Amino acid sequence: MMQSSILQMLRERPGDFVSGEAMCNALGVSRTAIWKHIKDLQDTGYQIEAVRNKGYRLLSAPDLVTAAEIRDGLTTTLFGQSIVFRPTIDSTNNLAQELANNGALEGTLVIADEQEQGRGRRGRNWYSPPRSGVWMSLILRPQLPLAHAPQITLVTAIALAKALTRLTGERAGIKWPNDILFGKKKCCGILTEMSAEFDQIHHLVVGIGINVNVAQADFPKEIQDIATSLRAVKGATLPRAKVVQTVLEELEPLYRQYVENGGFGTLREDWKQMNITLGKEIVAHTAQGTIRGRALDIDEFGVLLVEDQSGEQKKIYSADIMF
Ligand code: BT5
Repeated sequence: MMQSSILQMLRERPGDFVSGEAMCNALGVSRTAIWKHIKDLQDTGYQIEAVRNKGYRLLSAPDLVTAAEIRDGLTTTLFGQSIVFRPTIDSTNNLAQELANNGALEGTLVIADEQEQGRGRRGRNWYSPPRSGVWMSLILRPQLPLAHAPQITLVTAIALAKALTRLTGERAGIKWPNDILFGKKKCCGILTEMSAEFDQIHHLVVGIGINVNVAQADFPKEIQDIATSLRAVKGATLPRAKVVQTVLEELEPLYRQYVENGGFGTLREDWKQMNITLGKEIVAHTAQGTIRGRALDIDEFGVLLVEDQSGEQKKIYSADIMF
């Protein structure tokens, strides 16, 4: 907390010195304490100039997703009030599950610079290279029946499509259920995992992976042609903390609306606006087999309605789809 307050003070005066005394007064701690925090910030890559009788000046900030960076300027009141950052981790979903099992509060965010075993759905891998993406998991505790759990992925997808559109100026679209694409290329995926008791959701972990500054040439061969990054779309790098803030700020009001209304129904129109699935000829691989046809609509539970080749309407609850 102290570090983010110091950063905030430095950033409020770009190019100028902030005196040690002003910091002491504003934060109610000693000069030595301020100095220690400045040292820590320097150790994590901030270039801060210290001049006797003048104070401290921020020269440059690295692209970090530490708690201090994410908190600086974050306007949410629930999401990200508690942030756990790791430089390297197996999967942020794993740590989030563990924290949730130990009582972590709703809105707790786990984020890492790099994942060594980033996961997709059904045991697939999620490529999560160091310092160039947002790999994060949010702990949620909605008081809703078990059957509603998959809808959280859809709610998250709306927020992500909005956030990524805002950040790049290009239209991001939702491919049902958990992909965000620019054109035909995937920039972001969602992995929702849950813990439930009887018919009640205990907690949900919503894992979000966003390729922010990944260079196109750095994607592994298998996904070169199907993956993209915000950087490629925008033609410029973006500060990752800003991406995190934008996503949390889009998601929090939608999540509140979702919980207050007890379901997906009122968000269905928002979803439709951001989707690029409906109207397309699709192939859906479900646990029960493959369905080919036209994606017609999504119902108030988030179920995809498809007209198959014989003209029959099918409900798809869970699948990998292609178009
Ligand atoms: C997903 O699965 O799209 C869910 C991705 C969730 C990742 C986040 S990161 C934070 C949290 N912690 C985790 O361990 N996971 C979550 P799925 O729909 O199954 O898509 C997986 C497929 O996407 C792979 O089989 C690849 O084809 C492709 N893929 C893998 N890495 C990618 C990347 N970085 N960008 C785009 N596509 C990728």
